[in-house]
Amino acid sequence: TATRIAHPALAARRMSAEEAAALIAPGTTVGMSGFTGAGYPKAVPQALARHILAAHGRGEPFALRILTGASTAPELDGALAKVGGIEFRLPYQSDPELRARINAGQIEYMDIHLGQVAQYAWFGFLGKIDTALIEVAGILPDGRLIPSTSVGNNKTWLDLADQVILEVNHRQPLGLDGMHDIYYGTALPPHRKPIPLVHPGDRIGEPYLKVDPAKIKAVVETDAPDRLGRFAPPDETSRRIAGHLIEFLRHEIRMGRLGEHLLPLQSGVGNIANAVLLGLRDGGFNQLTAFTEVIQDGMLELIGEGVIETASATALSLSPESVERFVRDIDLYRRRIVLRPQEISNHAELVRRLGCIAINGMVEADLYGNVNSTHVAGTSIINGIGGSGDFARNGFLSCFVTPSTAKAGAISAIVPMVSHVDHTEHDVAVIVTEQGLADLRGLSPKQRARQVIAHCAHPDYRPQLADYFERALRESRGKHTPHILSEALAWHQRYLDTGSMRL
Ligand code: 0RQ
Repeated sequence: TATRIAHPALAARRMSAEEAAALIAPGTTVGMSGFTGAGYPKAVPQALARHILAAHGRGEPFALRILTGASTAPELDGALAKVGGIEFRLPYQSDPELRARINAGQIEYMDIHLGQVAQYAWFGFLGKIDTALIEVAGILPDGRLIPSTSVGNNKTWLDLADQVILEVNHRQPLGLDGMHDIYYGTALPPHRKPIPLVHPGDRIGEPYLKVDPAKIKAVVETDAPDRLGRFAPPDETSRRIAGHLIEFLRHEIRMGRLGEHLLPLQSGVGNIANAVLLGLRDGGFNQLTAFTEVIQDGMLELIGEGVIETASATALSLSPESVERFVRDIDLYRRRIVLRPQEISNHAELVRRLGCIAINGMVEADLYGNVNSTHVAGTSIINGIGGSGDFARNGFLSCFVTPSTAKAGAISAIVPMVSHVDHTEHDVAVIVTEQGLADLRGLSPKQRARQVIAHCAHPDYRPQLADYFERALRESRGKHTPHILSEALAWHQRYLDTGSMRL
């Protein structure tokens, strides 16, 4: 215990989660740690939920504005959402309880590019940050903080908040010490300077988070693992998606547009992105690098085997099995992984300079290459845009992957018009399904539509799409991006009415 909290004055501020939660007042804004289920506070949010429930029992309103790095876990988003304790939430989330309440219209949710959250806070666009509630792995004698399994927006919350509550989690391995790189060189316009990072592995900051010890009002000790699910093992569909993408990358190498070690990879969240990475290993690639936001199981395996030599991210998002592997070989991983604030891991300037190959999952794409990453049938959010936009717009290559159908074939992932747009046709280079790959680079909208129908659509839906496109070519008033507006979203309406997009 003593060694994790080596600053005497802060050791004296140890208290229970209940006592710490009492420092958070109704109606205030709390910036919390946590990114894709890693490094979130484990105890205080649950204590806070109990306080909120008690207040509601007394007939007193109690809800908070909750800002995080990205998704957290049932102990944070779930616990607070369940008791009606969240009035506003940003950015990315993935908790079922929270999602249900957002979609029921009970919680205001702002979905914002993960790379832009910190600067929005610094610009003053998010209002005052009252409390920072941050999990750390330890506190050094001089009060600097050893970050946990995610960095997220912690630097920004610690800098901007009036008061700070720390959770020191004894379960997080001390071998994390030295894996992080916290860049303190960001400034506000017009005083910004170039960020001096030219290789994914560059260290441009320092390993520790800094905070004025006088602001730290409570230190709560915990001993609990990051609660993470498991990834679906790669199935035939995801293997075929990976296969098409790898064939494409080989083609690009043959054409001289990519070197044999590719360019820094960014890989999104979800099962498909995870499977694609495993496919890269099986495809015989080596000496790869990654400049990404989250390291999932698939990437950890590649890093462990040396297929990926250096990886930059802001968080780990690992299954329990991979956590074991990570802890066992942490000295190796510390040499190969750099964890950074998400404003750096997802920075437009860096993604563009490094030339990332962005590979992200999606919900649906339309004939013209617009991509929906977030909404079912236009109105219900799944998770959020996350960092996919940071990478898709600025990367060297922007690829989106999905099975060609969802819900046992009742939904086509290729539709006439997307029901929600996250990535516009101008930001999308490549669309891949298990059916094939559409290379949209350098094509006009009508040329893109022919590629998407021929290569990505499921055979069950291909004739229906081709029919829509041919009729649109004839009937559309404008022939640049042909549409039959009264029909463009009919597929989604049919799904809502009948449970299937099929005619
Ligand atoms: O739901 O499990 O209830 O059936 O969406 O779908 O096929 O398992 O795919 O796990 O790769 O997730 C876009 C959600 C894909 C993810 C999304 C339903 C489907 C299933 C999951 P069920 P799969 P994945 C950087 C990058 C945005 C953030 C991002 C995501 C569930 O990739 O959140 O890219 N991306 N961040 O049934 C209705 C469709 C559907 C559909 C799939 N067309 N209609 N439902 N589903 N397609 C990392 C971060 O930002 C942190």
